[in-house]
Amino acid sequence: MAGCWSLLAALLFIHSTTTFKLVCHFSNWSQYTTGLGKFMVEDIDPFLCTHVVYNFAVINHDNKLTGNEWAEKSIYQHLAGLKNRNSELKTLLSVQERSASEPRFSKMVSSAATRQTFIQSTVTFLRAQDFDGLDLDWNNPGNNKYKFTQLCKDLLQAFENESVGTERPRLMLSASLTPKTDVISFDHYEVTELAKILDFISVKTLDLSHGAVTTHHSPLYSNDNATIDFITQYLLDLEIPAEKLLLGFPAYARSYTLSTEASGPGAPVSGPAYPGPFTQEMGFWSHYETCAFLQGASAYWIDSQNVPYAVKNNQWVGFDNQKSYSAKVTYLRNQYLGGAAVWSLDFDDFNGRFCGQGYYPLISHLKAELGRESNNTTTIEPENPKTPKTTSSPHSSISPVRNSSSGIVDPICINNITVEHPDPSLCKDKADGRYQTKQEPPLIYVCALGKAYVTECTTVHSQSATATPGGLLLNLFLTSTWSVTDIDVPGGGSRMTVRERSTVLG
Ligand SMILES: *[C@@H]1O[C@H](CO)[C@@H](O)[C@H](O)[C@H]1NC(C)=O
Ligand SMILES: *[C@@H]1O[C@H](CO)[C@@H](O)[C@H](O)[C@H]1NC(C)=O
Ligand SMILES: *[C@@H]1O[C@H](CO)[C@@H](O)[C@H](O)[C@H]1NC(C)=O
Ligand SMILES: *[C@@H]1O[C@H](CO)[C@@H](O)[C@H](O)[C@H]1NC(C)=O
Ligand SMILES: *[C@@H]1O[C@H](CO)[C@@H](O)[C@H](O)[C@H]1NC(C)=O
Ligand SMILES: *[C@@H]1O[C@H](CO)[C@@H](O)[C@H](O)[C@H]1NC(C)=O
Ligand SMILES: CC(=O)N[C@H]1CO[C@H](CO)[C@@H](O)[C@@H]1O
Repeated sequence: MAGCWSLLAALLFIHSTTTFKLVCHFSNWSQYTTGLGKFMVEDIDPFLCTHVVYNFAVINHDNKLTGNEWAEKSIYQHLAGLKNRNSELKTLLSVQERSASEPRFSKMVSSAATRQTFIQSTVTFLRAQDFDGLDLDWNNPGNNKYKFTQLCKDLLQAFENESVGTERPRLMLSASLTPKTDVISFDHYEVTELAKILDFISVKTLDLSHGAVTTHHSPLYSNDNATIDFITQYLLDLEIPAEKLLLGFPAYARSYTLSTEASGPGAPVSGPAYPGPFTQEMGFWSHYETCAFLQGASAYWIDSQNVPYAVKNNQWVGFDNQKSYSAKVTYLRNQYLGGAAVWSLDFDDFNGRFCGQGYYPLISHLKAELGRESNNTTTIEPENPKTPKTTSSPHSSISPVRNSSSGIVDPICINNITVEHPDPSLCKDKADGRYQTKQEPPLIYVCALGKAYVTECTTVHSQSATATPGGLLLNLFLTSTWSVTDIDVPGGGSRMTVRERSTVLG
């Protein structure tokens, strides 16, 4: 009888270890976005992901883990509340290096004493706020890579000790690792050692290129090494257990301003694209902003890279869609990886207003693909007739354009891309951020890198304010979206830090 039970336990164990993780990051930025782009922790579906990771906590001057905002207490409470609705859900807190000029991680790992200060504060903080684990997101430990490994060892030991002492499940420990992209490598980590300690590793297979020419930032394959395939093989060649690795999925796109008539991959650019109307960062568009852009744009599939791009006027975007997500899931299945890590929840079309594909079109699709029985073939969801078909031409056109009479997407202002304002003096000597003039009606504009950008969002069809969770936000949007001035707008390239890691183990 005892034998039966242990056999059963063994089978259950095998089953649980073959279940994919879907680790979803979300960031503190978007609570400051307005209108339809405003994302709150209440927008998180507790059943969408297996793990939700909040970005970020920071390390303070005393080497302790700390939250950094007045609003965060309520975020923590809501996150803990999600677990009341789905008891399987795990939540982690991510900690990152604050900035290159204030290298808190480096300082903290420097001695056993400072590491212990951090570790003790971490255990206290995570338990007080009801988190299930910690995710370490240190982009580049460099010469401190050995101390980073030691930190992970110390953390694991403390988590195990605490678990025994309190008889609670051990806190999880994960890391999000960023490859070096000049020549792709992970030399700045002891990655093989880390894999022995961590419950899982989220690999940032995104932002792999910042081109002087149009380039997709997260292709499955391509001619150079900046690809998901190269990075995965690199890590597997180090004999890291595949199931510890999670493939990074971007829910945002990288976009460019074209400088010539050429508009394919590899075309010359004059710089990043205009900021998206909500995220307000040049060259970086959330998926919902990309969906807005796709209306009236020409979209193409790059067969050799398994990702799409789209062009409208002089704006070029390399993005992800359900088809590229499917291809990436097929890949991670065939490599027996542990699952997927997404950056981030707030960049997907979380209220379903922009893409015409329901809530969280990318992440819901990712969940469905991961949940499917093991299946080798690249299947493209047959139920969606608008899915692009691959033709013999290298770039087969896709145009999943929705219009308002189909009832899915409204014109709102989403047909407008943000444009540069002709008066350059508007942003003279102004920090990046959102401003308005005193005239009536006020001109609302955003300053980014010294240039002024405007988006006119006044023509909205109220029919889109349906009784969905987004409806309330839309009403807000109708009346006041662009009149908020006294908040910090995330911008100026710092959004780069938004995509982070995540962890946890099933
Ligand atoms: C969000 O987190 C970052 C990194 O910890 C921090 O610098 C920033 O002030 C926080 N708040 C906002 C609004 O971005
Ligand atoms: C282990 O936990 C106990 C309390 O549960 C604590 O007193 C002790 O210092 C811990 N040891 C280590 C190595 O963290
Ligand atoms: C790609 O990686 C291979 C193998 O590590 C290396 O020999 C080659 O130089 C790399 N190519 C580029 C363009 O970095
Ligand atoms: C499924 O994938 C595995 C690993 O890539 C491969 O060895 C096997 O041949 C595939 N099976 C089918 C039916 O394609
Ligand atoms: C592969 O996936 C398709 C679509 O979900 C499914 O219909 C089919 O049964 C699967 N095949 C196998 C062998 O699992
Ligand atoms: C919008 O969609 C409807 C129904 O799908 C279609 O009949 C109509 O021609 C479309 N209008 C435009 C402008 O594309
Ligand atoms: C500035 C701008 O392009 N405004 C346009 C935004 O979209 C609406 C409806 O699609 C147009 O009427 C505006 O001209």
